[in-house]
Amino acid sequence: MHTKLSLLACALMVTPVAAQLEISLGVRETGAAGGSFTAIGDNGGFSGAIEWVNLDGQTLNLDGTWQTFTFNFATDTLTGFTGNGAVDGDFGTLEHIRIRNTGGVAGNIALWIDDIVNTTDAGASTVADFESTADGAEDVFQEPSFSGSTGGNVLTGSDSSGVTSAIANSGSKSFRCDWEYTDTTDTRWVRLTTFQTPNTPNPLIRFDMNSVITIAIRGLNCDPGSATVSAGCPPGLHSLGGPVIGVEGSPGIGTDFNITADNVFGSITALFLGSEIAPIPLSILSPVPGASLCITPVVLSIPYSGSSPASITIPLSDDPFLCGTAIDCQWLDLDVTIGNLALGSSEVLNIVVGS
Ligand SMILES: [Ca+2]
Ligand SMILES: [Ca+2]
Repeated sequence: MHTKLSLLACALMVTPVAAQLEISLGVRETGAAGGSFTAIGDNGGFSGAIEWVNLDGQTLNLDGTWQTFTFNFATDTLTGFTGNGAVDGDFGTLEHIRIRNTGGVAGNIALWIDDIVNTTDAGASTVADFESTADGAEDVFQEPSFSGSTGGNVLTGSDSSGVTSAIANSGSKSFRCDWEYTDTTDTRWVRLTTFQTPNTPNPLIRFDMNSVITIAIRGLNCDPGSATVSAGCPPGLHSLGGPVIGVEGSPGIGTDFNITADNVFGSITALFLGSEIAPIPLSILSPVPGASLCITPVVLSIPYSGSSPASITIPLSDDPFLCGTAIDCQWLDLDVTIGNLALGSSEVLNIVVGS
């Protein structure tokens, strides 16, 4: 399935190499004035100057793969943001991830963050893995437009943020945020801040003890995926009232999503994928009122046998070339109480693969 969708996408579009952003870390010296350290990941407050670690020194390719970013306090270059270009104190907070548009990226950016770990001579401590946070809630990070210092770099109304169960680097959850830069100027950046976030705000990290921060980040330059029922193909429902098409999840690159059918007999059942057309009545074959075929050419038909509701999983690879691929689908299901070719037909689902 995924191979065929990938081939379809390659046939339909020519896309240049993946877009890029530069990633760096902003840390706040909350311990410089003698504050107390409790534990890595605890709320460290928001008092103190901010330094950048390895400013604009690491590249994130927006290709749908997870990439690990490593910041080493003992060896990385430090640059002052509001500070003096040197780390003061033995500990502080992870104040922000700086995301600079060095690649001149236009359009929606979808970013996932997972597995923030602070490793020191004492071992590795997880700052956040997002596993116990409810979907949709902000954890560690505020939304991209939150910080007043870079809010003007984010297109008004373009941003969103929250934990998701759709994709993860480890476990089953990660933090996702979306935004568009105001324009493609390569100095625009986002200060993705931890300032007073509802969950895991201002997380404490060590600066001493050979401290290293690692963060897994995944990105795509792609609008969110969508799956909507078309108004152009009225259903022809059989004696069980089916098939009724539905969807679970969103068709996002690198994720699985399910196309479902309620009220099916599950004896001779198939999902047809291709392009939507005006309904072709099946009345010459099927006594089911209103039954029609609305997909042609059919690039793929997937049989289903089993109980109701039916569900077929569509796995989408982490290939950015899939972005924007459109495909339509429809269920046909045999009414076994009538037999012969008594096919019921569902409405059509219009799918656009996205982030
Ligand atoms: Ca300093
Ligand atoms: Ca996770």
